[in-house]
Amino acid sequence: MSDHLIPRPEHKFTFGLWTVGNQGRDPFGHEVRAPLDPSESVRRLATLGAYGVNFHDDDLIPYGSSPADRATIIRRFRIALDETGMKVPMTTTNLFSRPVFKEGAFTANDPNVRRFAVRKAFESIDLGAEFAAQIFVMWGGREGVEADAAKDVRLALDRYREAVDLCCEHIRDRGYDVRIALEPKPNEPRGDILLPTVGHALAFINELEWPAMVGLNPEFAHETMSGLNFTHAVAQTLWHNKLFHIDLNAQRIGKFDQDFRFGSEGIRDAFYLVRLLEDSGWDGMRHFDAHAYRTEDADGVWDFALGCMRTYLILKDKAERMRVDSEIQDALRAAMADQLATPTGPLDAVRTAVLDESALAAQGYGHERLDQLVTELLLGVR
Ligand code: GLT
Ligand code: MN
Ligand code: MN
Repeated sequence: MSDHLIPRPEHKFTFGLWTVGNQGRDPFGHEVRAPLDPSESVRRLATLGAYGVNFHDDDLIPYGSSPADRATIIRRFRIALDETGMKVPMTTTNLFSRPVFKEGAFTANDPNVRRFAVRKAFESIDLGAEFAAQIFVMWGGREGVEADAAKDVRLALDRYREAVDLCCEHIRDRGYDVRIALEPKPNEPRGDILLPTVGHALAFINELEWPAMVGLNPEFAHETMSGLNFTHAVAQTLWHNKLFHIDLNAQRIGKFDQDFRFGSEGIRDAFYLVRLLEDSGWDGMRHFDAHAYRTEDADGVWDFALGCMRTYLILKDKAERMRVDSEIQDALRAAMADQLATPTGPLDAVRTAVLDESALAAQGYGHERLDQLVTELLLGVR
């Protein structure tokens, strides 16, 4: 393997404990892999060159653990982190597995269910702070409804806003250095989930009490499930300065929530995403929220994890080649890609410019040539 394709901590690759720990259960079938000890995940990922791990409260500390068990688990986990140098950049809360959340968590109709959910989030924020995690992800998997008669969405959004504001207040009150990243998803497990896309979530942030504390954790699979262009969604998130974290994986439009190995589907979409992240100077984590195919045994999980990181690095290498490929650069000039940076105004220029509509309409932009050149680069013949 050439050196620059070997994952290293400076590449900032991270995995959720729930990703490599995924046991392959699906709505139709049982687990196919044994549970993985979190410390073992830390050690294996460190050996592969990852930077860190992320977790839900319940991934690390099984729900209902006694305070003594909690302390032992945290001690063992910290030893694994210290021995390997692995970090915990992000944590999150499981507000979707337990039966109490079947009607919703932050947006449940019952105020006591909401209080239970918000308090679980507070405890999870505290746990993240113990590991110096600076990003707290909120994925509202149960914030939705199937029977539309049962929920007034405008009121549900009031309660969603209230819950996020309460979490911000808790963070400020405790003096933590933590920012919140909302993760949109259109459906699964609910028929319809609130804040279904990046666009919905960006608009929601403007209504919060402390909008500067809240940004997004967009996921490749989730925008793709809606048939949207994930790279465009991330570009707009960056444009609003709201990219706080990112979930990388692979997904085909129109399928169930697949969470496949990064780049295993839609390689060209994955390429444009990597190019965007690298060109933008994104200095956050490259987090993989994906899992191994259900066909895999314990070893296959590590093939999966290495594959995610290696594909990212290969695509990063392709993006660099694209930047120095003179034919591609020439085709980009023909497409006037550089001209988009030229402002349209000022007002007077718009009013007085001499514009020949037929000449403008007659221009060709050479996209066929450009796209074929990029395709050939990706296919490895350039
Ligand atoms: C769950 C979901 C993911 C979220 C995780 C964070 S949990 O696996 O499918 O997209 O990022 O809560
Ligand atoms: Mn997902
Ligand atoms: Mn995710």
